[in-house]
Amino acid sequence: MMVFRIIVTGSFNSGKTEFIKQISEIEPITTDKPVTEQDLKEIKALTTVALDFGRLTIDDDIIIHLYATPGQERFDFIYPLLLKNALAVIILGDITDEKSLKDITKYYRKFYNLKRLPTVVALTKTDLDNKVQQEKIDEYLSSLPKDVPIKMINATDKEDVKKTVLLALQMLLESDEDQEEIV
Ligand SMILES: Nc1nc2c(ncn2[C@@H]2O[C@H](COP(=O)(O)OP(=O)(O)O)[C@@H](O)[C@H]2O)c(=O)[nH]1
Ligand SMILES: [Mg+2]
Repeated sequence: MMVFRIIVTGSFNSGKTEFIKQISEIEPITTDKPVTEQDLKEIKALTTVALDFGRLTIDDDIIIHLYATPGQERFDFIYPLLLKNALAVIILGDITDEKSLKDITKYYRKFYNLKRLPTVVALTKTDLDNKVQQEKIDEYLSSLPKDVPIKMINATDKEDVKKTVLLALQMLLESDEDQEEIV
């Protein structure tokens, strides 16, 4: 059995907690909940810095652990720690919030500079009416590499969230194959 760790990041209010809540088969650990479950020992230390954690069983062989990054910059020290065990990154951006969309590139660079991992961008709240103009969205996302997929999702919708996680899983499995070919 393998555990794949995926990081969920993005600005405050972009839907990280909601994303993990939708997909986790355990009661997700969030900022306001203490650790209770036995199998969550490994992140016990991390929860003190306001980290969301969820778990998803794909099949007998694959389990996914999802970690949402804390919002406050004073917790930035946790990024390298999280990345040490992570295999993919999902960056969320709120499609109704310009700042959140601008932040996507910031988060992409932040993680890319620490470790190069398969990355998926998901624009959340696409079910809402007050979306940012398409030209602006295009502008804010224009500097992302073309191989970074951009999905439109509703983070309160379980299926949307699941598809996003499965895309990240697929990308990391493919990147694994690439590495084996090089070797
Ligand atoms: N309608 C709608 N609401 C969303 C969506 N994503 C997040 N929300 C709501 O937006 C608010 C902020 O989301 P949250 O997950 O707490 O953001 P976080 O700060 O990134 O953890 C919550 O009330 C969510 O339920 C979405 O895709 N659609
Ligand atoms: Mg949150």
